[in-house]
Amino acid sequence: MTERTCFTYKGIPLPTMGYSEESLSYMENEFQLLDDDVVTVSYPKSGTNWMLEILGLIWHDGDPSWVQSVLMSDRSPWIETASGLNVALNYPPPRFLTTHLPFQLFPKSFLHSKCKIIYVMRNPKDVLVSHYHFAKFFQPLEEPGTMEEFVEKFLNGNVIYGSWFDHVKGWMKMKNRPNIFFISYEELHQDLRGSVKRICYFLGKELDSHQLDEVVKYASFQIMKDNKMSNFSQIPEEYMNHKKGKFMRKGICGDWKNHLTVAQSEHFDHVYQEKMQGVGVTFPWD
Ligand code: PPS
Repeated sequence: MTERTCFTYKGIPLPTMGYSEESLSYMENEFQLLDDDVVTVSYPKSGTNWMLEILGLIWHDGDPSWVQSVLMSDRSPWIETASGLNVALNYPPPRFLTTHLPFQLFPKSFLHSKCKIIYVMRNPKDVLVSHYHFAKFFQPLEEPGTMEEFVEKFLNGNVIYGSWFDHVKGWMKMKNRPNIFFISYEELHQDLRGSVKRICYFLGKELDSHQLDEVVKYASFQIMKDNKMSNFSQIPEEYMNHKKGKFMRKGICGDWKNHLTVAQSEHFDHVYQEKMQGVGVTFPWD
């Protein structure tokens, strides 16, 4: 049985499994971002893999063959993991990279690079609920405990990648840079076609109407949940107990209403208002 433990790197809790101080330090200080890299950045459970599927489809003009034949982890490696770093270092450009790193641990080379960053955000209450379920069957994560306990852990940032509030606020500081594009899970849900068009514009990629339709079709929850290259079904049992749950769980907005009590939700709102004061951005869930 695998260890469900975390270690702290520069104040950020990370799973012991798959991560090392050496690769994190290399990532932060030595890894070179290239001008034609496209990096998807998000706090965990915000819709990262959805964005990765969308990007893969856009890049191939709506043709699903690439996303349906190459594993997500090879298409868009998680650069802060030891194995993902290895894939990234051997990836012929243009590279699609992925990370959940908070801004302060992101490669410093970013400051001199024209690489494109897509930051995906999601209602933190839905992030919490998605993480809570995922932690039950994803072995590298610590057991979530009861929902009551997990709400406290989440609000205090005692979860992998630390505080949601710090993550979002840290990356928001970069919002005036032309090479960062912010988009939310909620916007993808509300208008996937319109969102794909905006992403294409940011990437400088032109798709015709049929190609856009194909991206929307193959990035849908229904099709993606059956794509073995994207639905985590190929992840070894050592990492994931497939009998206990599915990565492609519900894929909806507002599921928190089915899991948080009124008191938990009010407590969350109270902390949220306190921590997000002065951010000066209105999010779709506000
Ligand atoms: S991870 O493990 O941090 O990389 O997870 P992440 O990919 O960020 O987020 C997982 C949630 O995204 C949902 N998902 C989708 N929703 C809608 N449409 C599509 N195509 C899609 N693909 C993934 C996934 O179901 C997780 O949300 P929950 O709420 O748990 O269902």
